[in-house]
Amino acid sequence: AAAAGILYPRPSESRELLSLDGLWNFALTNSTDPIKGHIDEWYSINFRELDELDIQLMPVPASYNDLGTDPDLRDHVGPVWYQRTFFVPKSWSGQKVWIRFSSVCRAAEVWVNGEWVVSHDIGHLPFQAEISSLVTYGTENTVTVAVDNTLTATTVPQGSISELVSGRIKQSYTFDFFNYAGIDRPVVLYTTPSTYIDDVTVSTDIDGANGFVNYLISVEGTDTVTAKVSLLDKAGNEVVSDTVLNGSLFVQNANFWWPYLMDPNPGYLYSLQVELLDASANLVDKYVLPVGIRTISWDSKTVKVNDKPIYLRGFGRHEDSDIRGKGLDLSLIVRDYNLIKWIGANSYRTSHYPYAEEIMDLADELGIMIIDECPAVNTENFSDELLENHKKSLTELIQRDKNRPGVVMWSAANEPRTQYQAAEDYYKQVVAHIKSLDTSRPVTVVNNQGADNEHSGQFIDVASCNVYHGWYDATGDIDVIVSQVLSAAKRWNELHDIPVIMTEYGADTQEGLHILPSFVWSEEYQDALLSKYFEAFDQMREEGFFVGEMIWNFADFKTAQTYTRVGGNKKGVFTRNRQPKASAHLLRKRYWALAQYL
Ligand code: GCB
Repeated sequence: AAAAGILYPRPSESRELLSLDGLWNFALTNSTDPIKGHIDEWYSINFRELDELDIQLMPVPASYNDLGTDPDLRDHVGPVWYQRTFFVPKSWSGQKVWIRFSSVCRAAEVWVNGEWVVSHDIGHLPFQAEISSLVTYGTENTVTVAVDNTLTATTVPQGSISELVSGRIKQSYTFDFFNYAGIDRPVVLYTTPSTYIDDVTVSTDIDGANGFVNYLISVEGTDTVTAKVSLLDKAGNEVVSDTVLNGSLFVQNANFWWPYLMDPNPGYLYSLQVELLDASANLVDKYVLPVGIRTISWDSKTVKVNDKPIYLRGFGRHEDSDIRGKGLDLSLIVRDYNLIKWIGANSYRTSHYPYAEEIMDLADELGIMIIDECPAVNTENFSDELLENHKKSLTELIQRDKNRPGVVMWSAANEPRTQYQAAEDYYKQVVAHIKSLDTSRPVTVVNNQGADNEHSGQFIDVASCNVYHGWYDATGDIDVIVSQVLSAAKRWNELHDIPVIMTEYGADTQEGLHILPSFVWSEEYQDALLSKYFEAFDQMREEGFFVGEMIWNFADFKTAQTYTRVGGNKKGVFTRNRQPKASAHLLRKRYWALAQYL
């Protein structure tokens, strides 16, 4: 059986939606006694009645770490508990009622009215459960969520726990972004009828000026229904329709989905309107999915959208900001979207985990091409259990994002330890798993190893490399950059006969630090270093196998505490509060100039 659908919840004539965002009650466990909440059955206790729980108010969506003043909250390891009450409208009785979490970081267990509902063991990806029989209608209900941020050798991503001499439990991890935790994205209740649209899968094709939207509707429930599937243009006019659940819509003179600046009207989205009807043609269920008509193809030297070679000019990014951590913030994502437009980028990688659906929506709509990365970062100590969890994260990622026109590539991992022989079979299986779920997009593994010193390159369609010449090696020696970048990137193409993207390069830069001649950490040094990389990229573009550059990073971001980081990673071309460094102006000149070649 196919995986259950996880459609983005949208209200319609047949579906209602209520947000559970807001201030929840929140309790910490003590890291040395992590199971106390479970033993004492906090899920069946009203938090407000218990002094010993030391209840705080906690916003949802938000990471909890940076909201307090005490390191016990920021550096907490193990379960924390969230609880709130909610009303289910009387009118919802007889409908299916669902609770959906867009992301809980990292492991979640959910109870409603004291009854266990669902658990989910990965961050950054949505999950849902039907709770129709657990809720009471027209009266108050309670939802309790235990959220555990613990990372181990078999979680995705991995980490390890130790006990310090002081007795404190400490979480360590090798990746370089703060391990934010909490209910990071919206929580909603929504309804469907008892027979409903569980999933919609689309793929698109083009033939000259015409397009095809191939679709598959999966219906759950026992009522006999027929379908009406219509494609609407941007203005809401019906273009074409059909009455089968598994069909193909022919779109004459289609508006294709084009990447930003490759067309005067990039990111064109149609709406696929799916309606289920009963025997008397009454509406049973309706769901509307945005659809972009485009193709992706690739060979040993190019990646193409709609048969035109693309050149990615973009970023590695993070979901990260002051106070809210990884919590979804619509103001922040619109600011980021406007900065991306301003700088003339056409792409980014969702380093190092799947981003919020609302962020992905903006990308689809603007024509931003996404390298969609699962939460596997710095994978090591390869084991069967890790492999299963890693595959599961990809299954859920592809289930969520399969219909998005903006997703042009899957990233199986960032900087896995592919220098070890054990990585060979592991990545063979990971890539085969992705291919078993989607063959319409190329697969990459983002590597920081040299092509000759690693074991995943033979399985992938596009090489992605992270290099830090002039920063982690040859610090201050920008004159060695061009030749080193050329030889590292070319080798990937020679050895595996695949296109190459530079997915990371950059320099930590303290905003406002000016030193001439350029010196590490100054704005002058970041500009000087980037300019050398640009020289190398331009040479490789001429040679024809080099298909993109993504600077590390869009904005400064928080990391764990270490002496190499001053308040976090400062490789952003924007500051953490989204103002430009000198490098943003330099990059803007370049990205707009590159856009002219299209
Ligand atoms: C990398 C990692 C990225 C780090 C970056 C750095 O290679 O992929 O997560 O933030 O280097 O700045 O060290």
